Amino acid sequence: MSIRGIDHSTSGARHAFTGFSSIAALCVGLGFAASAAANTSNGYNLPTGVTDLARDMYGLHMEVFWICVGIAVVVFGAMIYSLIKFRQSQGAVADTAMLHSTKVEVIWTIIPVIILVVMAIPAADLILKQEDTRNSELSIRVTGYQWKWEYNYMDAAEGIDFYSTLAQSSNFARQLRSGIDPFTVPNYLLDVDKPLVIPSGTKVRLLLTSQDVIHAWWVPDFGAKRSAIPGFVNELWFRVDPGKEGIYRGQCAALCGRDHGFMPIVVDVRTPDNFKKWVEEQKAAMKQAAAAAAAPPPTAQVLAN
Ligand SMILES: [Cu+2]
Repeated sequence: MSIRGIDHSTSGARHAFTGFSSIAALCVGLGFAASAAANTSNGYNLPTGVTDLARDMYGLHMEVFWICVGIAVVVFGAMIYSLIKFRQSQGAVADTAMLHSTKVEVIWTIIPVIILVVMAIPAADLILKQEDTRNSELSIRVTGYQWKWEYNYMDAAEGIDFYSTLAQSSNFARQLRSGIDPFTVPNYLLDVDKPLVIPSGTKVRLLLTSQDVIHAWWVPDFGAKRSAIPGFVNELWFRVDPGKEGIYRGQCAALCGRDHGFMPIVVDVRTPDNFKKWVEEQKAAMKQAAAAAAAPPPTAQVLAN
């Protein structure tokens, strides 16, 4: 709320206006924020996403939305019609005879129950689909820390393990009196040093846990969000559509302490072939690092000679 919103103006209308303008500014801001993200449907709605789960969620959300619109039209229509048609100036007299009607009560109980069941069936179906992590092709252990993520690959990429932290460019700019204008930093607070790399067209399963407090791994375009809780392992899956390779961004979605806003998520989706290449590169680099660590230091070699 702006300072104007809490001034001591005696005019109620002015209060209402400043309040409205703040809300309008907030809405515009949110609209811009949403349109800046990839794959949003129109900047004001949920992202349609790049996985079938995300699309199903979007479909369910729209289905429920239109049911709500229908209910609003019927209820407000009846109210407005009654207010206009039976107004006092037209000589309407209150009906005090109908104090109780079992028939009406039965009708207005059964209709909402039917509406709820109509909404619950596809919702339950989607929840079951979300929970079905069977036949995953790549599993990755994801551990939340204050304030970074660790990605530990399994299956074909077994052994690859790294931390993903806020990009240096954002980290420098966010410091108090850094002198850097955040607007000049690309993807400010949404970039990391090492993104999670995954293949497209592959059922990826994440095993989420935490080493300190509760975090939540959230990438809107994947329709993926789940808590990372110390001592628990939560599962999450998604399959990015082939042809939708690229960079996708998310954030920690559980208030996890001072730097909660500084542990973004970046996912680099590659074609299965490119992913295989990346795995080989990582494994080769790991082998090289292991060999360098095992080799005796140069001074030892000199002494041995
Ligand atoms: Cu967190």
